[in-house]
Amino acid sequence: MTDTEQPLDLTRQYALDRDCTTLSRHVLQQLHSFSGDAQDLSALMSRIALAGKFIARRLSSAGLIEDALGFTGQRNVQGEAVKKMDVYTNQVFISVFEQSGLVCRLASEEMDKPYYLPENCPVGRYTLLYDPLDGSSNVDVNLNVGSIFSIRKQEGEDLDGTAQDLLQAGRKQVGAGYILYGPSTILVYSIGTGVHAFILDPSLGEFILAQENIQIPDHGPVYSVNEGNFWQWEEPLRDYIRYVHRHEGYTARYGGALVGDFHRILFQGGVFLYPGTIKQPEGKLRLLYESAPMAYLIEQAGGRATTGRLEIMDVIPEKIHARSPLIIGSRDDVALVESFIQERDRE
Ligand code: P6P
Repeated sequence: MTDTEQPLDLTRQYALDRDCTTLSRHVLQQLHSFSGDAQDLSALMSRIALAGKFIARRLSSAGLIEDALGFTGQRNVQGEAVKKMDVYTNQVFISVFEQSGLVCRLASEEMDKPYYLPENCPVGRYTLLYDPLDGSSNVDVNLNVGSIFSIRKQEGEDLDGTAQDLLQAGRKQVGAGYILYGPSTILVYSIGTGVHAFILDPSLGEFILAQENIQIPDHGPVYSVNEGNFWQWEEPLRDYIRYVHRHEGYTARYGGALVGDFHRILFQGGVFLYPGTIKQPEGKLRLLYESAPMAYLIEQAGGRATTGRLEIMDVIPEKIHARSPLIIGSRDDVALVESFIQERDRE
């Protein structure tokens, strides 16, 4: 720079530097490395961000696109009615990883078996587990939805194509996160070095760093649960709800989409619960691509996630689409829920 050229003033320099802290750069910063592995993980996160951009764009105009909303008439492996947006978003995640050399397998809520990308498999040792459109029932009424993802390293050759190596505890995850499609599109992720949030700047077409090393408060006012299931729960969960009804300082918030409810609690503190019921003792949420990635994040943010009797990150699934009860959020609030379970277990 010559004498006559003046450096940008500090404010503008800071703003420029902040806007240049894209997701791919942030991953490399977190890993303190430019190695091949670091570049792969950085590229993988960029592909997830690309999927988020495609989905955000589709959601923002879905009401205007012929045939974008509504049901396909099919049912998925969960037995749930499939929405056209479920199919679209599931395919987006597959498409962004084709010809990438990064991800060999994708396991999705929307697919009975893992989907293989053979062109990637010899070199791509990552597996993406994802719920492409979490809370899709909110789509038709323009309420927030999300995508949840979990990243694992493939172990062994998976020669029989059954991906048995995925049936391991959540502590095997190498990264996890979600994309929240709300008033703004936010990507929250961790690769084991804290929880970080990025906001999509549509004018740049980039996710820009918004907050680093997010820590959940040890306690918060929010309890988030579908009280419509009250009489379906075990007695200790009913005891907990009776407690918060009778004590000051609690507020109920439930949006019907795990990603939005989780995001609120991550920032404000509190607890989200999806307990088992008499009909579904394992609860509704799927372990590998809903509960486990959220548990990975919450532990990185200083919170906890449990089934009520076992840390979510230690649960070993028997099948890809295994479900688990989920109690997740601030340490003190999760511990309070557990205290009611432990009290009943002692009886
Ligand atoms: P319910 C969405 O279908 C989902 O999987 C989660 O995102 C959400 O937390 C839960 O189910 C809502 O379930 O039974 O309260 O409608």
